[in-house]
Amino acid sequence: MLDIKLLVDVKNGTQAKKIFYDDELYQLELERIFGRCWLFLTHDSLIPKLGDFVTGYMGEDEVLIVRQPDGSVKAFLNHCMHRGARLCNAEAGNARGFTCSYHGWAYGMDGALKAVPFEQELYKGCLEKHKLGLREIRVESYHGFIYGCFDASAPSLYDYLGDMRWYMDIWMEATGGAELIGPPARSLLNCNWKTPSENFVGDAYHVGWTHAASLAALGGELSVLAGNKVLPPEGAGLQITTRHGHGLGILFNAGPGIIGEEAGAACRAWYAENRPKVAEKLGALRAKYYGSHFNSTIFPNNSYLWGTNTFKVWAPRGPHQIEVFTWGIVEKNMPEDLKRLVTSGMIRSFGTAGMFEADDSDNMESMTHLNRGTQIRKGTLNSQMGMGTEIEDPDHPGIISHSAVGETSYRGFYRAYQEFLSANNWDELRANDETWKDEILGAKAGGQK
Ligand code: UNU
Ligand code: FES
Ligand code: FE
Repeated sequence: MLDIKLLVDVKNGTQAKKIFYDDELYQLELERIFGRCWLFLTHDSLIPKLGDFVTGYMGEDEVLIVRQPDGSVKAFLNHCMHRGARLCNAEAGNARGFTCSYHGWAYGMDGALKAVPFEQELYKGCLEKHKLGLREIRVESYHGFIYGCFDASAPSLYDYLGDMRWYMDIWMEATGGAELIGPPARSLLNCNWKTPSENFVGDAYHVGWTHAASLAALGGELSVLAGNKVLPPEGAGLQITTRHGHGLGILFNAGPGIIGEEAGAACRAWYAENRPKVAEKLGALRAKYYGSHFNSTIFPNNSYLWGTNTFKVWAPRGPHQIEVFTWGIVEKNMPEDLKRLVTSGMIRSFGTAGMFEADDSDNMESMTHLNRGTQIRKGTLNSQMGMGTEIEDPDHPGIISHSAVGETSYRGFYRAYQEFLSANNWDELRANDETWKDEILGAKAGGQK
């Protein structure tokens, strides 16, 4: 039997290595994390018109997301209620309804079962069509970013994001909204879904080392870090963790560091031009952060880099593989030329064949597959960097550490991970709303088992 408490040692900043490998644990993650959390689906800008749809994943469940006649968005499990074949096989499109390719049952865009071939002749009135609509999933959005949740008792998306919104608003609200550039690129990586989630939630440590060659090649502010020749100085950034395991790192003045010199320069000019407006709207502190480099994960598997303008879902495909969905992010008001420059810079760095993406994936795959070894699998992972530097700060929601490089948000991520796996329902999770911070603030490294 799995003992969840032994998997994550919050007080000591360590995790069991088998969290990247274990099959039984993976099934529990699907139920207790992917079955309960808000999971990213798509953005308003990708399904603007009535009947526009995209398909995607929530955990391993395939879902269908459709713009309704009243402008709202509905999401359904993408399977036919007859014999369970996939209902919509397209990744995106525009449709008035969906007809199963197996026997031809036909559903409206609202999910209702509308027509069944030869219904009168073959079922003779016994089919309760009104009970055979598609299974609908809870959908909510924040600044046009659409998320789904399987758990009716989960908090609203707004509350689930919580303090994290203060940081997300810096780019989602700054100049009139952000939008995603799609369709998403899709690629397979042979790694556990948590290896990229933890990397994006808080790893500024690997940047100068893992990405040394790519940084040197692409230039920009972050290239000074190449080869670990310098450490971002004290006060050069922030580490943040918030309720439910979300987190981010900010590198001030690093800005659009790795999208190439031309795109970087154009972005810096855009940020400088718009900073006064951001100050008016969001205050001086957030105006300072506007244009910094953000690395972030929205728990459990939705990550983004702002400044490198990539937005990701690490969709699990078993414990040892993921499908990566990659969108570009831009501000809606950017001129078309700038949007194009930013997106092509993102594709060169963090696209499917991007230089940084390739650098990272070697690490993520080895972190996962080395655990084939039964001895390696028994070991622990270390995330003790910066323990004891965490504070609550009236100016910054959540828990922060005034260090550019640290593992504060790793520890927040895995504290939440353990909490989701241990809790039986959202009521038990809500009971920790007032106490979760103490576990992070009180932690002190005491050696590694
Ligand atoms: O590779 C990353 N996740 C990253 C890149 C993080 C911070 C700055 C640049
Ligand atoms: Fe971090 Fe080896 S130095 S995994
Ligand atoms: Fe990286």
